[in-house]
Amino acid sequence: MSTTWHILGAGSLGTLWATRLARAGVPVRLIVRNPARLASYRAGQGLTVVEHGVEQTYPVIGETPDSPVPIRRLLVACKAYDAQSAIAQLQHRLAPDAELILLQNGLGSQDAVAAQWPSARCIFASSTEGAFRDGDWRVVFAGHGYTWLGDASHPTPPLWLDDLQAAGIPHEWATDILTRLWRKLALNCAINPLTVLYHCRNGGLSAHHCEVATLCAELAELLERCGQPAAAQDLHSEVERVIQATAANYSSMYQDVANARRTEISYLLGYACQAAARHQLAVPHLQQVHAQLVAHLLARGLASN
Ligand code: NAD
Ligand code: KPL
Repeated sequence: MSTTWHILGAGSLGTLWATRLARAGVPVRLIVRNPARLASYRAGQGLTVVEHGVEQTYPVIGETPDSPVPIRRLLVACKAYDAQSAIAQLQHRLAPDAELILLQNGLGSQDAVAAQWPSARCIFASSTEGAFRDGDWRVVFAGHGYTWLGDASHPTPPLWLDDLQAAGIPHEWATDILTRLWRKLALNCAINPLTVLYHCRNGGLSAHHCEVATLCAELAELLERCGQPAAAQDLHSEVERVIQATAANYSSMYQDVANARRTEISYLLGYACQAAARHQLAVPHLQQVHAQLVAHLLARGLASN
């Protein structure tokens, strides 16, 4: 019997992973916030995934954080700002050698989790899959993509990658996972804040070519300074390529702001500005965009961290 996957967070990615693992017959348990959410979950049939307009529902077992069931493998599918506190609620259940698979975007939350649970094996993930919720306990699989997984302190891939294979979750073991996370962070820093400030789709940034180029130059220098030269390579041309390829899309940060949801700013632009300060690197344009974004969020009553 393979190890149970505990999924922490019944949001978009958590539901997408839980349904695919359950479909493959892999043991899965879903951890929801509290007894009220568990009652709501149990009143339905399970978790539903909608793919190409076709709905499928899986009766994944639900539980609250204070269930007595021990946890050996935990997929952390919360937002970056919730990850540490959500895992802390499970402290009494985590096996000493538990594996934590961290799906959070940006940087900062993964190191905070790893520092708090030094005996756990922390696997970092970077995903280009796209999903959104269209109701409670439902997810729409909107964008097929790939998930890179890696362990910055241990290059050996875990055996459970077979579970992902069986579940049809496209993935690759990446020994350079930090490079991938830094590269994604840089892409997100060059694109997402400007789409919020200019209130435009990604393609709208073609009209702000110079500003994008200036941000990319600062980001590339920052990546070099942070010991990530591979992540800095041809950054500007890739940012331009992504802007063209996703021209019709709204960035994830734009969507968060449009839906009055908290953004992950502290783990993206905030993290980049702090890293620059640590390295005493001047990044005036990144700082200016960060300040403008903070003001924009506060003016809308949204958290600025
Ligand atoms: P989401 O907001 O849809 O889901 C997060 C879930 O975690 C919510 O249901 C929330 O209630 C739950 N949660 C928070 N604290 C909890 C706690 N203490 N106990 C139990 N549940 C708790 O978020 P998402 O879109 O799935 O994103 C998760 C992470 O994945 C983010 O860092 C995001 O940037 C990243 N990501 C998302 C996508 C996507 O398409 N949605 C793609 C790539 C990366
Ligand atoms: O990842 C993205 C996002 O919207 O968060 C892209 C499409 C790369 C834009 O930064």
